[in-house]
Amino acid sequence: MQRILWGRATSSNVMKAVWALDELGLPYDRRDVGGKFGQTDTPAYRAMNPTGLVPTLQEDDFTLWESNAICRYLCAAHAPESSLWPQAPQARARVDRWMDAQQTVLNRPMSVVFWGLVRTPADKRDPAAIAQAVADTAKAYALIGAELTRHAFIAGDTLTLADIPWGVHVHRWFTMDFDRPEVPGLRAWYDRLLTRPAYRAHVARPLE
Ligand SMILES: N[C@@H](CCC(=O)N[C@@H](CS)C(=O)NCC(=O)O)C(=O)O
Repeated sequence: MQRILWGRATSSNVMKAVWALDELGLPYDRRDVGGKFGQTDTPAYRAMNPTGLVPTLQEDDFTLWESNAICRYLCAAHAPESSLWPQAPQARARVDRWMDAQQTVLNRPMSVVFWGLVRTPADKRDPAAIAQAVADTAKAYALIGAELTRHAFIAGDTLTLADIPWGVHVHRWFTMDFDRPEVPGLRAWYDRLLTRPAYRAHVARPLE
C-alpha cells in the first residue's frame, strides 16, 4: 500500500498528521502542496480534497481530509490497540472532546495571534486584535492547563490524540516573541512534548 500525506510541512494541520504517523510508526511520503507550493487548486487535488486545504491523506485509492479525522483514522485502521486513541468509550470520548475543542475553542484566537505576529509585517499588524486574541488564547489554554495540573497529558497519564492538535499550537505559543500570559501546567507539558522525537522533528521547528 502506498501512503501519501499531501501538505506543506509548515502547516499546523499537516504537523498533526505527520506527528501521529511517526508516533504510530507508519511509513509515508509527504508531498509539498499548499501555501507557496500551490497545487491545491488542480482538479486532481480537488478530487481528493474539495476544500483545497491541507492536509490530505491518500492510501491507494482512499483519500481523507480534515487533520483530526486523519489522526483518528490512522489509529482506527492501523493501530486499533494504540493508547493514542483508547478503545473504552468514555476514555475515547474524552480524547475526542479535546480534539474538537482545539478546532472550536483554540483555533480562531490562536490563528489571529500566529498570523498577526509571525506572518504579518510589523507595520501592518493590528495590536488591539492581537491583544484580544492573546487573552482569548490564554483562556483556551487554561482549559487544558487545568487538566495538565492533574495529569501529565491532556486526557491522562500518557500521550493521546488529544495532545496532538493542542501540542502543535503550543510550540508556536512558546516560540513567538510577545508578552505571554502565564498558564499553569502548560510549560511543563510543552517540555514533556519536546522529549518526543516525532514532536521535535515535525512540530518544534522555526516559525514561518
Ligand atoms: N479543518 C482543516 C483545516 C485545514 C487548513 O486550514 N489548512 C491550512 C493550513 S494549516 C491550509 O490549507 N491553508 C492553505 C494552504 O496551505 O494553501 C483541518 O484540520 O485539516
